[in-house]
Amino acid sequence: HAAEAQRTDLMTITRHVLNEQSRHPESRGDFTILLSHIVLGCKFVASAVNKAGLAKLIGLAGETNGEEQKKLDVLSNEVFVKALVSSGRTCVLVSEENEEAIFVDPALRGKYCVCFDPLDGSSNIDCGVSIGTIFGIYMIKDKDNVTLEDVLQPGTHMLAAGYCMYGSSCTLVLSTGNGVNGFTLDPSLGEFILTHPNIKIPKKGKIYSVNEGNARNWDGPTTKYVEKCKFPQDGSSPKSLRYIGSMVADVHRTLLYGGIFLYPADKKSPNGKLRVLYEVFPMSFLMEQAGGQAFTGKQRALELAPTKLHDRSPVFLGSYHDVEEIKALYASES
Ligand code: AHM
Ligand code: MG
Repeated sequence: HAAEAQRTDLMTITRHVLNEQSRHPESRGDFTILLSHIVLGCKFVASAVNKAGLAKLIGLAGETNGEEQKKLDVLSNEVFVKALVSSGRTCVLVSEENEEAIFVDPALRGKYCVCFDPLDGSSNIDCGVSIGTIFGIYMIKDKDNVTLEDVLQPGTHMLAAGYCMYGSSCTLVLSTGNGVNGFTLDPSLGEFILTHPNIKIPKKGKIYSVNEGNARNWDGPTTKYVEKCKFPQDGSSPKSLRYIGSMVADVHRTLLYGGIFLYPADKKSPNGKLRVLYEVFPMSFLMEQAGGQAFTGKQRALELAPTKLHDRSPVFLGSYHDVEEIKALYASES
């Protein structure tokens, strides 16, 4: 009966968010409208990613009338910026692709700030491996007097966060601060349908995920932790290593299967690689909402206070118990 209901009573992402909002009688549907514009961006990128390989093969890419085909990441950024601005619900945008914050024209301003990476995992674009979009959403106090300070808020102030993974299927994972839900794009309907309700990350995992090519530059606790994953001293089995090099794909697997994802600091990159506002914060928010943890090596990741738009931070996120172990190693170091 449940399966039959699923086929005929479709829980689209819009219906889901409207349901969630009905618990807030004061809400006027602004968030639902904002989200539907984000969803439009995700559908566009999903379709562009799917065509990208083929476009190359049949000569659609490259020179056309002397004008070079836009790179997928640049194109995706334009689509998201335009979709967010035209929603009429945003006042400031931060994109990985734009050096400066984008302040929306006063006539089109709404109360939300969106920080996003339109197409993350650039090294995987040209070989057809999973890539994704990441976003975090804040509310701005006074949309008519918005400044850069309003954008540099700690992650604990985030209202909602999510990512969309362009993989073997297109999956959008979202939290509005009340758990985590996953939606899969049904290409025949053009709708995201709830397929992963109330995602909870396993308390303990069997997988670690890190770029081990950087190992010679790691600090003591990271080195010790990864050594423990491979040569556990407590009689447990070693963990498996999985590393795609697309944060969205590596975090998605971590969320569903459990385990830990690490992008630590190293001697060459003392703040790691990943960006606070649109990579570390949204993923940390989702992890906590799913019952996991996110740690920087010094503190709870969401409590970071960024000072610049494109600040970076080391991050260790995943299953509660696994992050507890790395926290203990950092604590014993200091
Ligand atoms: P990008 O913004 O250039 O795509 O870099 C971000 C990506 C993340 O998706 C991924 O977790 C990380 O870079 C992988 O980095 P590395 O290649 O150093 O392992
Ligand atoms: Mg990125």
